[in-house]
Amino acid sequence: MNKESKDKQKRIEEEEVESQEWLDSLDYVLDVGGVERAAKLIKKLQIHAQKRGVRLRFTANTPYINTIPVEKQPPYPGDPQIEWNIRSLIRWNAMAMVVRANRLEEGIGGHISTFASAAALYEVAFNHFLRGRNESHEGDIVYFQGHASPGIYARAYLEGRLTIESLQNFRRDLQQEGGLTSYPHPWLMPNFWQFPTVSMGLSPIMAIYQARFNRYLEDRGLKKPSDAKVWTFLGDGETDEPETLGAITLASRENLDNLIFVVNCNLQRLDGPVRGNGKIIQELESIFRGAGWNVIKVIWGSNWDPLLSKDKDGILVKRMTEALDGDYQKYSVASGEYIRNHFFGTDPRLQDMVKNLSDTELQKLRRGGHDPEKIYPAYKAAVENIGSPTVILAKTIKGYGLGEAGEGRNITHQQKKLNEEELKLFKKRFDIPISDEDISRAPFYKPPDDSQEIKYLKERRHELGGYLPKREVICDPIKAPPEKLFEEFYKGSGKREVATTMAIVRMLAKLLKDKNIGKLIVPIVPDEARTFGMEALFRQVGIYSHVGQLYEPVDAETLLYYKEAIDGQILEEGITEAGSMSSFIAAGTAYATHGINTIPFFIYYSMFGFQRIGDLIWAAGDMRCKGFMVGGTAGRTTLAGEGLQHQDGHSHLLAYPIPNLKAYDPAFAYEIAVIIQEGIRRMYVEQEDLFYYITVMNETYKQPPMPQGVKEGILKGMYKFRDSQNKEAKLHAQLFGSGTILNEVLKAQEVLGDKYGVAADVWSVTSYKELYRDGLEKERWNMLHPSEIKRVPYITECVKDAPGVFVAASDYVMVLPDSISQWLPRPLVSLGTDGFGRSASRKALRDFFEVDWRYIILAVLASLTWEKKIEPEIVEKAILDLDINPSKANPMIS
Ligand SMILES: Cc1ncc(C[n+]2csc(CCOP(=O)(O)OP(=O)(O)O)c2C)c(N)n1
Ligand SMILES: [Mg+2]
Repeated sequence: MNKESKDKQKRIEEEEVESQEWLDSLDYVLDVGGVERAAKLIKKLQIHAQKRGVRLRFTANTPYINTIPVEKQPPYPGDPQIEWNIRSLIRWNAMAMVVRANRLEEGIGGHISTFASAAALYEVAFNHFLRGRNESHEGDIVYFQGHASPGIYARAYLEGRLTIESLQNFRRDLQQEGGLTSYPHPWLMPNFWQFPTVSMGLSPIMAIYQARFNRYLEDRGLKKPSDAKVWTFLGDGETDEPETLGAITLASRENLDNLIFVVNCNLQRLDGPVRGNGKIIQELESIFRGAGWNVIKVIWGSNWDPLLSKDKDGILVKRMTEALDGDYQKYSVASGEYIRNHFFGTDPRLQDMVKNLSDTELQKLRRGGHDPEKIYPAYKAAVENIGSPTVILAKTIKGYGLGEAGEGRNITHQQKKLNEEELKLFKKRFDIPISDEDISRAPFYKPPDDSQEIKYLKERRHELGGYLPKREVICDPIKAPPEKLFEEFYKGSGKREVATTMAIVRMLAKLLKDKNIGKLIVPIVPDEARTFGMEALFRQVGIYSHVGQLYEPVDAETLLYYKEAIDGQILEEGITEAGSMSSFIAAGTAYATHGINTIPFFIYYSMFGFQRIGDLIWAAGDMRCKGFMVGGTAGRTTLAGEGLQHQDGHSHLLAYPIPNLKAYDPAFAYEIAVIIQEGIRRMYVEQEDLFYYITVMNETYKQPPMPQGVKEGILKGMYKFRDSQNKEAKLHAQLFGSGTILNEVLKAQEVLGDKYGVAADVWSVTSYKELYRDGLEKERWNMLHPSEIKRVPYITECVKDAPGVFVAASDYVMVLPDSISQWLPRPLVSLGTDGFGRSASRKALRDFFEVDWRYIILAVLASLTWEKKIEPEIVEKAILDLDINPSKANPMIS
């Protein structure tokens, strides 16, 4: 050995001694000062090292083992055997529900493997954690993973809450006696499900904002402080949805220790592995830890503990961390021999570690998410954690217990049928007391009421405050705000030019002051309050912040300073329409969740509503959510300079499909007042399950006083606003206008009367959707009752005797007026804003989209020629006079 290598060898030996000395010192600190002192010391060391130039690579990961070490596990409080029996029965019935449904109706679908992997995760929660709502406790809020619904039904069956008949009708909602919905749908099962969760990604974001909203209610004194939790069960594949992870920093920023995510990491999604070449648990750990969450990993079952305790030099942990999810999926279906050779075979020391275990024992090494002994400590730690939200990352096997029929297989998500042999194996594995003769029918099984299983299960739920899930509306109607609150808007704005946005903000300010319902109003804005002129509200009611305002605001000197307060009323969500909508949903369903009639007003850029967060709006409908969505700076030609990605000319079309949503495009302040007054009455006094969409615009004009007797028409969708002044005219027209385009229509009316001898009546159409739905309803009734007196659509009734041609103009796509044309006595010409927006002045835009007064005149004259009332030459001349370019590009395709 030369000198150089001798020195090197010496240094290696010194380093070993040095390392050991450091570890011994740390052990001493741990023994004397405990873990907290040790943590402080390490932190200090890190800072010192950094100052001296040591650069540590950032990693938010911990080793691939359980977060809670075995010696820190509390004893299991339940009876493991009875709970295993109960869990097995639920597994069986959940599986049978899907198998039977698919025998009855080929292709009806349903999922076996999701619940199969999550059964223990749910059952430990049901037996020991989830609290029901009753007089003494408000209960926990639980978002169940949609695809696990058969398991939730199967439990409710054992609890005696669902009948065997309803189980038979899984996925057959239209059976006479009702069915069990495929997934959680409060609309279809309003006494059972609270939250629709199956459009993946929505439940995590809704849960985060729900947890925050619970705090908001407490901080504002609307609800008693409580230790209730919001639990969300979701899939690992589901975490790929941007909504799932998109709001997690809100939860940590707001210290939402009332929030618990349980991610069932079965390593698979629908098509295959979630991260075959990586590790989803480690990936999620670093994301959630980085975001400030309390992360608890439940990876290995109890029978790994002896192996881990033997792992003094960390080779097993190293191997666990190194193996990929793709490998683990393979181990879940492989033989013990394969596991021995492949997993433990990489190092002779590992092989040695398992030499006394048989292949069968190796195969039975369990994952943490199937082991109540491991799940319980995690849940307990989550519930007791203070100051941050918790995520539990539980490793499981998809299709657990299905064996050859799907366990761990890539096809398992789609498995809906089990053959006789597979059913027998399932039955054997979970010891279900069904005879071999009966097995092929896949019968449901429920032990007698006095069996220890049923008694135990009921007793546990009783202890925890009652059954879950359950949706129960216990809420008194509100006292409607007085008529006089709205009177100012009925009078008009006189000479003052006011935009409808300003009008609605003023209405909101007045509602906030109302002594009965003021405190129930929840204004929600995604960083857009100034756009809508709402900044006065900052000061009036404050912006909600759980910690109040810890800094002196830069504008503290001003009257309308940015005031944050613990009891602030405005939810200023920042730039997140999805988050704001989730708050809207929490507030709009508080009547059911908490028995509190909060009335949300979500005010946002209309363009970023329906098309961006349409799925959340659909979920809101399913949830019977209430409140007002207010689409601001709406209208493709009214919002002038913002251009293509801002100008909304179609949200009203996207509002059509939502069955319980009323959508209005009002022109005047008094129309808005009527709509809001009626909305509050219907939703919160009559307690109808509706919600409202109102678009408002930023063009200022004089708001006229409300004509007599138009309230009903405003709500039904249209009313005559102004008769033609030209009583002598031989030519006639009926003009429909909406939003600010009504002003263009009014101008066209004048010019038509003065210059073209056309007497035109002007109708304000506040809602094509209302007119459309009314027309459909009447038509349907007529179809089904051929011998009875025909019912007449409201729109037909309005215009049946109205003379002349029909022209409609709005700031929205033409299909809106077209949707009601079938109920008019003569053809309708629709003008609208189909096509991509542009940055330009309102005047230029209305020319470009052909919706200004000139095009309305053109449409009237053209229609009159088609009706053979005037010669085409008159139209030719008008085109010249009105300075219309016939060869201009078609906005629809430019
Ligand atoms: C938004 C959305 N996209 C797609 C689907 C269809 N889908 C249903 S389940 C599923 C896979 C779920 O995987 P994971 O979240 O891991 O749940 P697991 O069943 O494995 O527990 C997919 C793609 C859906 N329900 N929602
Ligand atoms: Mg999965």
